[in-house]
Amino acid sequence: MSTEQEKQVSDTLARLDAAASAGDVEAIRVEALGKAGWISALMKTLGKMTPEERQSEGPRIQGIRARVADAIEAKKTALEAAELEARLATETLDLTLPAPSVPKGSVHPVSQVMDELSEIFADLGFSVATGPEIEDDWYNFTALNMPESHPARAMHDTFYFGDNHRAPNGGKMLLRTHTSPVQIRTMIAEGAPLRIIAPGRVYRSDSDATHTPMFHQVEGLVIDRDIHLGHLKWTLETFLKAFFETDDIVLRLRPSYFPFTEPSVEVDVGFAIENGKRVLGGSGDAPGHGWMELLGSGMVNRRVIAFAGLDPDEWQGFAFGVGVDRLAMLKYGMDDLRAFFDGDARWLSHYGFSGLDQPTLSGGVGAKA
Ligand code: 2U9
Repeated sequence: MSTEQEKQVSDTLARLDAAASAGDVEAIRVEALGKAGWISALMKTLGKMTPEERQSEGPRIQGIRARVADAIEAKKTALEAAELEARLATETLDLTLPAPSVPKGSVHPVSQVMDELSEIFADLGFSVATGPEIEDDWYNFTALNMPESHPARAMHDTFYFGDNHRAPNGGKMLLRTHTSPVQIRTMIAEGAPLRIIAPGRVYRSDSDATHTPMFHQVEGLVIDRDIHLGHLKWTLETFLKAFFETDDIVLRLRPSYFPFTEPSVEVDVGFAIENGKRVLGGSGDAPGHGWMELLGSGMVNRRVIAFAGLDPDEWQGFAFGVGVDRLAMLKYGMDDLRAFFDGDARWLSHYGFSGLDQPTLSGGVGAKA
């Protein structure tokens, strides 16, 4: 090998040795093995040689090329390994550090109360039924014994869809004004006997300090043979005792009127005043006590049972309805309904519940928050 070529090889190897980055290595590779590189130029000289010269020069030049190419590959591999080492060194985790703080969500009191209600009624053998919030007037009104001309329809302050949105049966579409259409749908789909609760959102065009256009209800329905008002009263008493976590619940049933129940009863609970606040318990007739209206209920109207495709001579039932927002306010002490729907994070952190605190009958349905 000419001393000049030898110097070029040792010079290239020394520079490779000193290269600190992949970029440096690439520059050296281009200088030596690139199209215009000095080794490529050496290779080209082979073409002009005699076959004899080529026989001795060929292997020699190939040897130079191989030495340099191998050194480049080796340096590349070494640099990549060093780079990986350095990255791993910076990516160590200190497992002794405290866990980072994460934004905390909370369970809305309405969701909490709905879970509590489901738990209590599941224990009494009820299942939870759901259905659409956009309904037609047959399921929301007609099947509940409220024909087109019925004054109760006007009383419901219904949100109707425009005439271009019609049900397949030609009926008007609306936002359900109560969860009762869920019970109609379930009776039609499943028949009797039946024990269900239907919790969910309902809508009425009404807005003031005690009414919001969307609110929450839970309704219950039992259909079986020989059902009477005694079953209704026991069920409501058992439910309210479990929900308010006290045996001191006194109910007063007052005659009332709903188109879907006959007879209909409004249910009041006795309360006392303590520190200016109403506390449930005792007879409302006792001195210093009063009655508070809490639920509506009654025996399911024969016409409603027939609308749902069952024979009212064979099947009877009772039903009830209660506002979930109202139940939450009574149990957890909020006094402004509108705050329920403001989405104020401070209100939620005060009145919300931990997602880890699931209500169970065995652990107590009341939340600990
Ligand atoms: C079917 C048959 C009967 C459900 C009932 C009430 C009485 C009632 C109100 C309570 C407060 C609505 O949220 S509220 O304003 N509800 O008074 N609801 S009986 O009766 C039914 C439901 C479905 C098939």
